[in-house]
Amino acid sequence: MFRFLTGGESHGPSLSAIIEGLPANLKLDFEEINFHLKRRQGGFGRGARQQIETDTVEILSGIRFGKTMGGPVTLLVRNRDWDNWREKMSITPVENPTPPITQPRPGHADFAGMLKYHTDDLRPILDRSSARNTAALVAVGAICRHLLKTAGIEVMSHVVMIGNVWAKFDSHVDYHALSELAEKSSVRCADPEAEAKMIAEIEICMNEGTRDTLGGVFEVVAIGCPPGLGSFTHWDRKLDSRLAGAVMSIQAIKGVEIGLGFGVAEIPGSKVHDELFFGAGEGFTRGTNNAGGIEGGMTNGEPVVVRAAMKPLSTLPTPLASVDMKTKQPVRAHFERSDVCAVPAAATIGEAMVAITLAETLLEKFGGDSIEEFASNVKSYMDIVKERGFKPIFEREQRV
Ligand code: EPS
Repeated sequence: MFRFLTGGESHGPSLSAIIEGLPANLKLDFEEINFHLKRRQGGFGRGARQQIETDTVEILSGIRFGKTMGGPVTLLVRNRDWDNWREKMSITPVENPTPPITQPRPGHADFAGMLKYHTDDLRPILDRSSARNTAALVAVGAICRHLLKTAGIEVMSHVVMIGNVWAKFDSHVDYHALSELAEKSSVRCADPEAEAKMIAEIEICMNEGTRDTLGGVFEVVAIGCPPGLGSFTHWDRKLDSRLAGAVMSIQAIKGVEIGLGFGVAEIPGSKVHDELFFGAGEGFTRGTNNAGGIEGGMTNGEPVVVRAAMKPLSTLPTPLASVDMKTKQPVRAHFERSDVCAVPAAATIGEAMVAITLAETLLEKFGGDSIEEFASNVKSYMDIVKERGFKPIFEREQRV
């Protein structure tokens, strides 16, 4: 069984993760893991914290000579900022603890967390609920991508909206071209016109007089999935429900759609469902991909398309009304520092959560204690579905 846990606080010594259930002999590219950590740190609108950090992964167990051994993989991402927080986040008791922060930020975990964990100090709530933790998720996701690659699956993302500026692109998209453009954009947007307007919206929120935060929408796409990942047989085996849960778990995500998502409710069935065709060169193809690559809770071989809506960050530079949890007096919410917009970063975290969920379902379907056994199980299944007319997306003559 594939599973993992993360640990760590935003201003503690480090973030960590233990991954169990990776097959042995999976070769890891540490540069690639660090590359994904770097992508997560980027994007126009990020705050001062990212200038302090240079996230890199350290492996503490489970790897020998660059390959998994089959045991738990332990990884660590250090917080450089820890140097500035040794007193305030001291692991051992201190003589003069820093005064508690008592003004919960509307929209953050502070209020419910302070009641739940019985504290008048929001520091412990802030520090573990912080999106800093997503660095550990991205590292886990980067390792999962290695497994996905052996099964022919690629995961990419792009930003679709920031500050109500929507990117425009064709319904028959070339996701590789889209992803290349997004990779070069400071807001991960593949539409240059929209990109410029998104940047302008973020700049407004950076200005002294109009300081604010901005949310947006990003899209994650997984290409090359074999048909049949997930299952219709039980609620908790449905891939769409699992993907939605995984992406919704990212800090600040308030909505997840698969394919056309909420759009399916607005138009008749004849315009929603993706007609099926067959051609010798392509195998089975679809006229559209409104289902976002998932039918009946299973992949159907088309690109898996997941969209997520991110709310504006709740750490506001011009804080909203709040109540002091100790005195019950009206106050302004706590503010230390924050990002103006983290949607481009969230897109890369979305990729990680999709990669993790796909790795989980791949291992459930194909198993294997070694990568050799896993790959051979994938191949024998693919041979069967190919015999029945299915062509993997990268092998089709017409479409990618
Ligand atoms: C975050 C608050 C900010 C963000 C942080 C998430 O941290 P700080 O208070 O240290 O400036 O920068 O995100 C990261 C540190 C990161 O690496 O993504 C929050 O409250 O969620």
